[in-house]
Amino acid sequence: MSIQQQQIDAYWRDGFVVVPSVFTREEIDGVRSMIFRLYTRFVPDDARFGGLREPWNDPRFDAAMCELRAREPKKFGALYDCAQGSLELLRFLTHGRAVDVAARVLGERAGDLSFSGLMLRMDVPEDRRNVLTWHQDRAYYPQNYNDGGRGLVYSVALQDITEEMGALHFSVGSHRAGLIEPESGVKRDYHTTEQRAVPAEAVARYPEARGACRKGDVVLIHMDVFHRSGHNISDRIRFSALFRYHRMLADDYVPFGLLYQYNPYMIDCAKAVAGGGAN
Ligand SMILES: O=C(O)CCC(=O)C(=O)O
Repeated sequence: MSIQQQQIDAYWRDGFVVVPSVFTREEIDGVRSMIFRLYTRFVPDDARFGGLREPWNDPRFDAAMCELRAREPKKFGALYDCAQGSLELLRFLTHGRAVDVAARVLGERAGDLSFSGLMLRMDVPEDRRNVLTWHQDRAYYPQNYNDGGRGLVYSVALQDITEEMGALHFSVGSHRAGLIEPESGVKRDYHTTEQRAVPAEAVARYPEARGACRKGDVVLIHMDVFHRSGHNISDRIRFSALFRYHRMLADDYVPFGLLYQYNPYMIDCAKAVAGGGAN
């Protein structure tokens, strides 16, 4: 399903909107099954999943991923990093219907958009390391340097996301404040998310809402709206696929390059197998 005019109006009024059923169950299964295949690359003989038709949708898969994270955090981190570079994920977020939703909201031709911030979040229960505090995305992604309305954040729910699972929080209407100087910009280590926080007194000026949504829904987020991760107090992982779209022909568009960071654990693993065979 594409986006309706009243949803576009709500987006510009509130700074965010949930657009229902943009992605089909089959499309989401494509991404979720890719995560499962990565799991089997790191945990090859987990007998729990032998007879299951869709192990990636089974609660035992969430439990197994949480166990891996607790037992072998480096492997979990490697799995996570592998997923970020997946072609399946890129295809999922760039097929025609997906892009059309962003293009319509931004009033731009799909072919004149650029993208950044491709990400597959895996928010495990009770995590504190990678939850984002109140922030604006333009503080991280200034591709449209002067106007947060020329880009947007696109977050796809890969299962239902309830408040208990950590649905996003929003300061309704806060995008009208423009970009606010963030409080800090520290990234403690390779696996910790950098925080560029909006000061609490700015957040306090706006009413708060939460973006609970269903599997396949998209949450569209204005680049300047204050928002934060919810706390996942459920026993499921909150999987979401994220992307940023930017208007590339706008006069404030700043092109960019990426500095690749390579997963240190996987470099060690690759060195250990070097010379071990032609494959
Ligand atoms: O999904 C989340 O928990 C936070 C995502 C977010 O706010 C962002 O990437 O800007």
